[in-house]
Amino acid sequence: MDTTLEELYTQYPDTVKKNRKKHIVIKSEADVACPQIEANTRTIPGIISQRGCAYAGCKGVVVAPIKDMITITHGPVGCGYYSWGTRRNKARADSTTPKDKIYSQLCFTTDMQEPDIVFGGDKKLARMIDEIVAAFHPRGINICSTCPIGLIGDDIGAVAKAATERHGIQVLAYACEGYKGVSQSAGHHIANNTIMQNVIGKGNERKPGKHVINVLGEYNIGGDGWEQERILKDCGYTVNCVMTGDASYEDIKNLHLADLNLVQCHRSINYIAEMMETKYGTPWLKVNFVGVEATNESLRQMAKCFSDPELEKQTEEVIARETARIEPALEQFRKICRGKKAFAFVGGSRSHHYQHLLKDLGMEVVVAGYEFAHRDDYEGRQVIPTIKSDADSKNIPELHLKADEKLYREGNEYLNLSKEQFEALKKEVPLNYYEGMYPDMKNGDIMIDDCNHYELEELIKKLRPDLIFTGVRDKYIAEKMGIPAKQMHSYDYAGPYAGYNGAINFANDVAHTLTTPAWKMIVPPWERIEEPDTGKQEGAN
Ligand code: CFM
Repeated sequence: MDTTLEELYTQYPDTVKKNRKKHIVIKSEADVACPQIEANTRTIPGIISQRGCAYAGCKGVVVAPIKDMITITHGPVGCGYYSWGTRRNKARADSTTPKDKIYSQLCFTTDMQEPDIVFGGDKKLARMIDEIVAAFHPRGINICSTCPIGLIGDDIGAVAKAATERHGIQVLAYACEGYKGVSQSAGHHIANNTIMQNVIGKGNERKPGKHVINVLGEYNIGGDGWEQERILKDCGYTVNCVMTGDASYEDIKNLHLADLNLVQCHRSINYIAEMMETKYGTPWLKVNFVGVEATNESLRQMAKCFSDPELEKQTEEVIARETARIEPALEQFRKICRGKKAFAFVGGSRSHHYQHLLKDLGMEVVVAGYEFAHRDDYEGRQVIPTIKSDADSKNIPELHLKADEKLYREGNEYLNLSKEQFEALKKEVPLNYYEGMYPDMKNGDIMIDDCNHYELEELIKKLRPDLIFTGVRDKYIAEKMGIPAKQMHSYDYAGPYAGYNGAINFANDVAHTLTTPAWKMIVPPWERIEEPDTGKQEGAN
């Protein structure tokens, strides 16, 4: 493996080599802890990265799925149009949100034109808000800025404040111009800060029922959140809010009234989990509902938190029933999948989560990486105090919150435990912690941050995986090389892939991808016989 990487580096100029080496780690038994990996730093200009922008992270990922708020893309039409519905975060009417209050499937944009760029877009934005209120009467409005807005200096905060006063509903401003960070990760942070400061804590209606929980960092792509809710309700939990997949503004206001925060995607939502711990004392638990064993493990850890024998019994019943139900089907797919090698390059948490589901199918991930994760997502949260901030990370303000005088309670009180019981629980269950991807990788496996087009091609040539889990842009690199690829962001029209039903869907899709005859009909470029260059251009006339 070492030689594979050395050969890969030799193609680079010295400065690039020096930079990229820091973003790649090979797991070695000799290392007690994860070696430091460089992450969340700028992509080298000219290199083809798969990252997105801060607007994508704020609007596309965190904010837009809130179903009963209208989200305005303040910017030229392309930003709104190309981020419209592509993430497949589903929503449906429920007891708090009737059908006519769901707007997340629509696209709203100020469609900034040249005169607006020259003379300012704030008046147009204010007019648009008035029109939206008159036509839709939404419960709240989000304004998300794109790059040109920051450049011309529209004061969206002032527009939002005036509109809030004018209409009596919350209008929130997110200064998430695309260039605000090195990737979409900056946008997650901006969205987390704004929602924490302005929405969470505004409600006072706790959902009736026992063991009230929030699922943070679950965006209901392809219905993943619904499958998790089904399982959690079966176990005996009261799900307050899945945030922000199929979430309502009303439920987010009540977020602080839950007993426990579950964190599914650590990268995008760890800020809110941490800030709620500081402000309200709410404990949080990192879970993973992708993979059968991982789901079982998460459910067992959750049950321990509440120390309720009835809950533990019901959890074991659900695990036994669901596992027995899906096992025969999984075993059929395992016959096809077993022993296959995969690469996984997804945004900031799926490259870790899906390793568990692949293990259930007898597959192994030999190279894994994130587009935009931070060091803690690779190495574990214990490294956070050692992460150096740079000019880019300082761009996003850290909110220094204090314990809320009225609402703060100690963690043990949330879970109805004595202080001693809570201390004992923390030894058994990793509350308020995430260990990152590294512990789940095997000796010799490669972790790679912000993998670029060239590196992906070279790694495919050298290691010849059977399957690649990746994004909408880089999947074609793999497919053109004759390697099947599965798009792991929006799942290409498929899903859900989380929970028990998701495991079956995923196994089915992966088995079909692996066995489709199309891949045998493609000759990869390195096996093609070189045609002599005749100097004539094909297709030219
Ligand atoms: Fe979290 Fe996500 Fe992801 Fe993400 Fe994303 Fe996504 Fe992703 Mo695409 S919030 S970090 S910014 S799990 S949109 S639902 S699939 S890159 S790995």
